[in-house]
Amino acid sequence: MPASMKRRQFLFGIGSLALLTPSVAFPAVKPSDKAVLLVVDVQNCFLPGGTLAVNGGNEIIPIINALAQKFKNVIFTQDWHTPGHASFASSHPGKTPFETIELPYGKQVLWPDHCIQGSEDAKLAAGLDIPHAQLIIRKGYHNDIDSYSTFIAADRKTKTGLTGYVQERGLSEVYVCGLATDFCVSWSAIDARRAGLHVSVIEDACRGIDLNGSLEAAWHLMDEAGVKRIQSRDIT
Ligand code: VGL
Ligand code: ZN
Repeated sequence: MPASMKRRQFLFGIGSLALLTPSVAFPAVKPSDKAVLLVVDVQNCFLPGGTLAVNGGNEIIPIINALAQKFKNVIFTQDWHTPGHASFASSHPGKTPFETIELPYGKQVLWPDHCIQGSEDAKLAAGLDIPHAQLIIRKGYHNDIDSYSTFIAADRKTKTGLTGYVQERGLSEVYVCGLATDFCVSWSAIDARRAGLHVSVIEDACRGIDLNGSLEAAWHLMDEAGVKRIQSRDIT
């Protein structure tokens, strides 16, 4: 065989490998009727210009709108704090945002005042276009207890009711997207696993805060909990 032909065969081999690789690395998933897209805290406060803006938070809105078309079931969550909430640095004299303090239930990161009930800042992002969404679940409305998780508050006792809702509706697979990857998204995803659900986090449909390595730590904990890390292109 002439050398040029060998080379062509070799290149053909590489070409078909390259074609095969993506489908092996990212098996496409089709959400079933028992699947729900959980859209976490896509609220003005976490978008550029908001009180606790997450870098690139606005970039995920078109991604989430497109994703939602592929789901029969969609739930929004909404961070919904009282004025003077225990998670606000302003509620603790001498403290500044992003410091950590000890509250009766354990460590609490202190945040700027954000997502106050009824404010413009707390509204869901105007760019969300998901009219078939079925539930908005609010959390963080107990003055003395924060709740990153959409299932159970930070005292690990106070529940939001979401476990009962998904059980009664027979939903068994949760796909999580939204803000912020390393706080409300990851805590919700891990608690969804604890509730016995199959859970995937759609990485490119989330953005993180990344406070002292919190983003990498969150991915590690999610991995340990059996949360799958996928991309929006993996969903058909
Ligand atoms: C969140 C910090 C404080 C979040 C909410 O939605 O990830 N983060 N409150
Ligand atoms: Zn909050």
